[in-house]
Amino acid sequence: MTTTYPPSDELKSKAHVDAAKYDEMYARSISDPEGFWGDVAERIDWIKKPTKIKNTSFAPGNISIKWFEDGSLNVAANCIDRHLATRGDQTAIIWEPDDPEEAAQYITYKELHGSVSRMANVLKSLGVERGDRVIIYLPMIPEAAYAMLACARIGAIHSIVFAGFSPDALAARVQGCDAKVVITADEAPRGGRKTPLKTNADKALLHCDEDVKCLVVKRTGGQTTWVDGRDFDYNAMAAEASADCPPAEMNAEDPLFILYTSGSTGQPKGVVHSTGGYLTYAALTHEVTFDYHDGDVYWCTADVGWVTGHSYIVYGPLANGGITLMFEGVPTYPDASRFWQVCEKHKVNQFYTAPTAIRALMGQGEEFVTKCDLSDLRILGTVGEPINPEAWNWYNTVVGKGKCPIVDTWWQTETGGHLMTPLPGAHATKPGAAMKPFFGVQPVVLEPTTGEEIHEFPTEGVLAIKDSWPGQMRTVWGDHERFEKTYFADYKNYYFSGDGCRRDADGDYWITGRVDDVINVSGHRMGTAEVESALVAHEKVAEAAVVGYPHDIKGQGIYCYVTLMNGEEPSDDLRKELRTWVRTEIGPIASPDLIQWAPGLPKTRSGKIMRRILRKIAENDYGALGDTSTLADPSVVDDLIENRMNR
Ligand code: 6R9
Repeated sequence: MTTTYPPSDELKSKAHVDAAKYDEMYARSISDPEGFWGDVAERIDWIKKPTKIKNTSFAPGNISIKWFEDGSLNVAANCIDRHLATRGDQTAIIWEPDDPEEAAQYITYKELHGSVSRMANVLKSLGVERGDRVIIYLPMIPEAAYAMLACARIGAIHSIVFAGFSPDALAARVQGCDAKVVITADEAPRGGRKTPLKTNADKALLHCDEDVKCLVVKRTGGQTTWVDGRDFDYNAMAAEASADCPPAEMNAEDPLFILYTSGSTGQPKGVVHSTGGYLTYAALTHEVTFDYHDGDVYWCTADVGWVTGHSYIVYGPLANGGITLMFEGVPTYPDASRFWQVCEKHKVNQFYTAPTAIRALMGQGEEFVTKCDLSDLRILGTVGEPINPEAWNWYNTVVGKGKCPIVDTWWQTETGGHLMTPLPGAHATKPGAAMKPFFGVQPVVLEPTTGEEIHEFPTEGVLAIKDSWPGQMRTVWGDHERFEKTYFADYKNYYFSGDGCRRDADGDYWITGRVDDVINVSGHRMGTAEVESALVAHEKVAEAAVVGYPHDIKGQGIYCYVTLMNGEEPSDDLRKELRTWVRTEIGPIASPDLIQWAPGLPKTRSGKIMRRILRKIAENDYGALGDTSTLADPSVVDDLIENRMNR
């Protein structure tokens, strides 16, 4: 039996949304989306107020998504300027550095306005114009937020590349969106170690067009090489730049940013988000899901390199005039108490993190938590992957002392904001359940092979969404066909999430994980195809197949089956070499956990690799392999089982 935890009476009475209000608002959001979202859009400062609210189609051959299409606005003005009169001296961003000995920074809205305007003028002086792309490759420092908002201010489109990605991955993204400028820093301190970001950028830029400029922020003062005419010193230029930069008037449907994310096939795709719909959705979800009230100190531990950092560190909280904490470090540095020390130090009210971090900290013991004063915590959140009930219970009792509802927010890079989550004052929570759809979201469970909608419950199937919501991605950068193919081709007239789900007897939703070849490693999405293509790029590798397997801390680990070129000898040294190789090709997050030498891979007669079988072996569940008779050579399976790595 699943235990359910109803909202406290206090939350029911004080939260923005209680059960009755949720029911009423949800019903209206579905029956009258125009009226509902038209009203929600009032929270945005429009330059020209939209009159056309929703114009969307999931019809095959005509996938088109437009919200607020005749409205205009500026995102930076919404996140900064409009707050100046009422809260200019209020903190907008609390910045907590990697090293706890280094001073935290408290950046007011007024200061944010100055810094963003200066950065915007610096970008302009480098020739960046409306519609141009700017790559941001920065540590978790305030300048990352300045850079995002500076782009938004002048109508440039930013694309953030996670600072843990390799030079190759960076180069692919610079070229993929044809960026004019790369913003980076000398070094990125994290967990007491420093990543040489500028050196990485130098390597990446060797593979890019010659006229790509590099704007370098000083973080550590570490030595970097300098290419005159290409490299520019941000700190020197910002000191000279004017703090006045009028915000550009943008159409609601102009792209705000591109964010590359992994899919089941091919290279990462550039997910494009809009200006008006995205901001409206990020702002509303931030306020309602976290029950954010004026003056609350809110902390999302994500990195701005992921969508969570976009919507729930920068755009949502700042659009709401909130106080958002930005953390440069990691949960375990200097020790496993760091998260909780930061909560105590800054009196954090809402705390939002990933299950993988919770699992890692859970293993370190309770003292790291209990020695800190967490009495200001009100709401806890999780995101990124399914949370196992043990981790949920630990989070609830040890961190939340049984008093803080846990919002388990299910969403994706593609969705811009939360699609399913319990709301703190409205819904009960269940350990591991994403519970209820957000306003305007119509989840459906489909029978995987027929695509028929299953209406009854309890049931299980693939998760799709019936109609558009304002935060939905608009297209894949430069490849609308890929957008249609990836999300709308398998199941006609629905947005297909790629996730499986269960709807329980109460009608509540549980996400069961990806049903495609995307794996989720420590909450980071990775296409197995990407890791495979990195492996086969190595001269000694003939063929590779990659699957996920259950991993205690990471959720899923990366299991690689590798067939070597004729004449190559397997060895532990070669294993190490391949691991390093993949790290260099993609980044440390893609580092293989297990590499099994496979003399052959299980293939159908038409040459398709039977991943189902490889997954079962990797899961050490080879008793249930199913039918192997269609394999071209069934004997390869015995060898794979015999030499399996995960025992
Ligand atoms: C926001 C984000 C998306 C994939 C998604 C799903 C998994 C995210 C989840 C969850 C279960 C949750 N996922 N949140 N699974 N419960 N609360 O993580 O975006 O990096 O694009 O990943 O992550 O599988 O499809 P993204």
